[in-house]
Amino acid sequence: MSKGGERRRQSSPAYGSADSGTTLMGVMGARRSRHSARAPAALWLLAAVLLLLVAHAAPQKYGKPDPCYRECVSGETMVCKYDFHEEIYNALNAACGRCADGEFGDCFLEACVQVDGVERTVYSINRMLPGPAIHVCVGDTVIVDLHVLLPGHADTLHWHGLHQRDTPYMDGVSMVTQCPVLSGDIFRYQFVVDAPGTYFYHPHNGK
Ligand SMILES: [Cu+2]
Repeated sequence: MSKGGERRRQSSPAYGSADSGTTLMGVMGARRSRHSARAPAALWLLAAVLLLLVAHAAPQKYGKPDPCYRECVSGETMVCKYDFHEEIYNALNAACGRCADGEFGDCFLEACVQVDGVERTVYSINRMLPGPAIHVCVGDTVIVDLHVLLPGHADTLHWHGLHQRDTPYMDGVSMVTQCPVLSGDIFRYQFVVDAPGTYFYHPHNGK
C-alpha cells in the first residue's frame, strides 16, 4: 500500500481501489492456474482457494515482521527483503491447540492454519495461509527468497498483476518465464514495484 505522492495514513484501505499503494497478498495451498501442471489429487483436494483479504493485514505473524510496512512518502524508497518457506503443512495441526474442539481462541495461535475447518494438507508459506502480506511503497525493491520445501514437487511464485517490465524473468510462471524451483532449492525474486494497488501472488506448480 504505498502512497506515492502525498502522505496518507497506512490504514487507508488500498484494497480494490485506485489508490497509490501496493499490497501483495499470498494465496497459497490452493488453486493453481490453468497453465500449471496437475497436482496429485490429494493436494487438489487439500488445498482450498483462499482469496484476498484484508487491505491492511498485520505484518507477517510468523517469521520476521514486514520490514517495509510504513507510511509511504514520495521519493523515499526501500529495499524490502522477505524469506518465504513454502512447505507442505497440515491444517488444524497441533499448532491449533483445541481449535477443532471449539476453543475459538486457539484458532488464532501462531502457525495455526485453519483453512475451512477441515483437517487437510496444504501448501503454506511461513506456515501461514494465505501467505504473508507484503506491504511496500511504489518504487520499493521487493526481494523474496523462495525456499521450496515440497518433496517431490517444484514450484514458483507468480506475482499476479505486476507488469515486470524490466524484469520479465521474475514473473514466476513455471515453464514460461522460468523453470520451476526444485524442492530444496532457493530462488530469489527481485523486482521494483512500479504501480500502486492490491495484488496477489500464488504458486505455479511444476514438476
Ligand atoms: Cu499466475
